[in-house]
Amino acid sequence: MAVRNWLSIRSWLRDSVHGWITAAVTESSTNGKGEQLISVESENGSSQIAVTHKNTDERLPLRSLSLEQDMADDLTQLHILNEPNLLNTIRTRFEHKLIYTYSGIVLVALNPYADTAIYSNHHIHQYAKSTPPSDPHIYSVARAAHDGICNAKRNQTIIVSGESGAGKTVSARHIMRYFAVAGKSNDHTGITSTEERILATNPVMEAFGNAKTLRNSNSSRFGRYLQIYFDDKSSIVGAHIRIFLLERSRLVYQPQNERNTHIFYQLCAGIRTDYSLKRELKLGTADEYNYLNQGKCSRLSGVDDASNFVTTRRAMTSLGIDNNIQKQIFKLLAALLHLGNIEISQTSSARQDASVSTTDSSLLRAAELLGVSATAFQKGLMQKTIGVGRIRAESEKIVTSLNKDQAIIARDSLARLIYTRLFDWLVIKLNATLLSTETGASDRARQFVGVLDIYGFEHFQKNSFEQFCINYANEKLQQEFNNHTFKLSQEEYDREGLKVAYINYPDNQPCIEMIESRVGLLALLDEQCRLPAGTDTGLRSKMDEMLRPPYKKALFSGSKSNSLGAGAFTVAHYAHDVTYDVDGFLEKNRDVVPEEHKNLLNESQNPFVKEVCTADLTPTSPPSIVSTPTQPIRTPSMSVRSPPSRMSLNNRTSVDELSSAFNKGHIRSPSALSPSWPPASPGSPSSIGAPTLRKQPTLGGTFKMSLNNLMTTINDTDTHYIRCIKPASQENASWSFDNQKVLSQLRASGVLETIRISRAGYPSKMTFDKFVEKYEILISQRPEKLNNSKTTSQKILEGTITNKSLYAIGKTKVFLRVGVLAHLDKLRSILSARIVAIQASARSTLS
Ligand code: AD9
Ligand code: MG
Repeated sequence: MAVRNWLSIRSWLRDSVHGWITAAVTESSTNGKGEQLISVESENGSSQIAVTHKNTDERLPLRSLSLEQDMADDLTQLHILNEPNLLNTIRTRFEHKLIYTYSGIVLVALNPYADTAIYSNHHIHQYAKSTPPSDPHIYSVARAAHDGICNAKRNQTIIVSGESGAGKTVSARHIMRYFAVAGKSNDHTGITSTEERILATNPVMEAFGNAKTLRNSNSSRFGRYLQIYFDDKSSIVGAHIRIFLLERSRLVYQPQNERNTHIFYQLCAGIRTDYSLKRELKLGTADEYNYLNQGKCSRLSGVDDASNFVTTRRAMTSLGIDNNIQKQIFKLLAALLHLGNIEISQTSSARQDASVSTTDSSLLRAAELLGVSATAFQKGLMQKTIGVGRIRAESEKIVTSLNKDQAIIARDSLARLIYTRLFDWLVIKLNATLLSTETGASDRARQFVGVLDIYGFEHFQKNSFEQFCINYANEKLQQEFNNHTFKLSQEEYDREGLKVAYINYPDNQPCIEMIESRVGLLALLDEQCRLPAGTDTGLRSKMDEMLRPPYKKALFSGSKSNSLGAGAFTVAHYAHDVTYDVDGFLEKNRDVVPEEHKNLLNESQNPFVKEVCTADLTPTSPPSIVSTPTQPIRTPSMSVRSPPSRMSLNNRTSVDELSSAFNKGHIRSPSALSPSWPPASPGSPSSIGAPTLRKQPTLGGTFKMSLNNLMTTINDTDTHYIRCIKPASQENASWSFDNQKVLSQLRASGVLETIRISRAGYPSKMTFDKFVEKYEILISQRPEKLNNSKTTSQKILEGTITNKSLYAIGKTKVFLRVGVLAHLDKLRSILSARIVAIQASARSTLS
């Protein structure tokens, strides 16, 4: 173990409250065992640190401090590249109201929770002109993507990630505005209707898909990949939206201080003065509805639901959803609210069957708005059909009554089904307007910029199937990020003719395999779902049995839950270990639509309800546009990965189809809701919520396919990354910065990991000219006497660094290992100080 001289170094000391605090090293000595003992003074008093073989480098709670570059706009350019220096730089910039910082190819974006005057049309035009500002900005990322379209003629993806409330959706909106405004004249009228339509998707999608949660008053409850299409003159011709994993449970249940999606509150508030619509929908105020009042915050201060309703309607109109269709949509939404208010009680009979009065006003209203008879509706909610043994004929089905709890579950599942189908239907409608085949816009599309606004890594006290899917998606994106980052470095090394041993970085492929391989977690889950007697507990045992080394211990561990539930298991994700509660995994993954509900919707006399609820909602695929191929560079560690299966976007099983199937309650075949739907398959008993022997795709299976297809699309594009960070310790506090919160998000977003890994290669590089300009002071020979800047650079390095493995000379740049730049700077400042001293003494001698 090399003993390091910490004395005289002002340092960062790890601190449990602030992450890192500054400290001074007052003493450094070695004990009899050869261990180094470092005494440190900090605001917390003095402490002593023993540097043992276990306590070196990453684990050492001490780091070198560098304050010279605390305003650097790119973290990878920091001379001393360590966690506290990165944090200090981000914080100092934030204190100067600079919310954006680069970290190599990543833009780190801090949410100020305050207005900043940096998003005007003027700013957009500044970043769009031929010599844009070099300061980090979301517009510089959009500009880079646009350049990729114009120059390289390659498709681009901007991946925006971060935790809830970090600013993903706002960032995505700024990117969309950039494209809508850039390239147009300087005035405000420059936006053409295509661009306006694309921007109008935001209020519509957010009204139907966003909700107030504890973390964000406008939280997106779905993932979105928006593709903006350009023609061969790089002008926008249209767009296409793909959606992922809409949260379904919120429609019927909201925790304290949370709300349902905005549209319901907008509707209730917005029709207050529209008496005829109000009468037709028979709607009261939001507080009156079970589906809207559970969180006890149906009205929010600072939010004007009625005026937002006007905005939503206006945006719908500009997207081709006219007043008449809007009315139909609102009827469907009103039907859901009445549905949630149906009073389900219990008969006093011994069997305690569920009971609903045929005169229940909510039942009557819901039935009327859905276009079904009240009796059929009542029956559909309170009965279930079960098959006996291996069903061969209708006559072998038995219809039984549900009890009160089962009937409530059935009612809620019907509401969820209708809403998710409405959401899918809406996306199809928007897509038809955004990239019309009739106007030839889709034929003119040449390249696209995709903007992915997707939920970040989630790690709560209680984590369920939803968190599992979200974190799995983040594992996939992290892998894409790793591949991309290291591919870029490797490409530069190759271009510069460096023979660099390939960097072996921690690969999250084993974790992904543990989730999605043929014997992985998702497969085990599907297998349990197909077993008639499958249970969450069964899944938990199967995991213990099947997830053997290398997964077990390293990536997977089982833990018994304290509750009476089915237990828990822990996955070591790239960002964090997360413990998932296995309760409910099977039911959520199965996501069965009861036969009674399908029949009920089939019988609707309302054409709109029929269209939304029973038609084939397979979305139109976006145009199949493949980027100009670039030569793939394979690193050894990359080559062991199994590449995602390549599928054409035109393939019928596109992401949209799959994600739509995912969202629409697994009504999959185009003939799905025909009167005979679903076709009775021999040997398939069916009943509400009970296990079936179907081979129907499960939620997890469908999500896996839609993710892999998204990755295929993204892999074929050039990628740009925006990592949004929520720095405030308290919700919505303006310009507030909490070190620990920021550190944990930098860790979860992979920013810290990438910087750590880049230390393994040559994190610092500089062109020969720049290097000579800065460090020529370190050699006695005048640079002009040497051949050129390359030879001069070589001389400087040979004269100052004895270990040749610490640097490399490329064709245009010098490449330096971690710490070398800091060493050179130190030499430079010592030398400069000496020169100044000599000059001073010479001056005093002369005088
Ligand atoms: V969620 O995962 O959908 O719950 P997001 O999308 O990451 O979340 P969102 O973009 O909705 O968060 O931002 C939350 C709030 O932060 C916004 O409503 C704004 O009030 C605030 N915000 C976000 N970005 C900025 C910004 N660049 N400038 C000022 C911002 N405020
Ligand atoms: Mg969002």
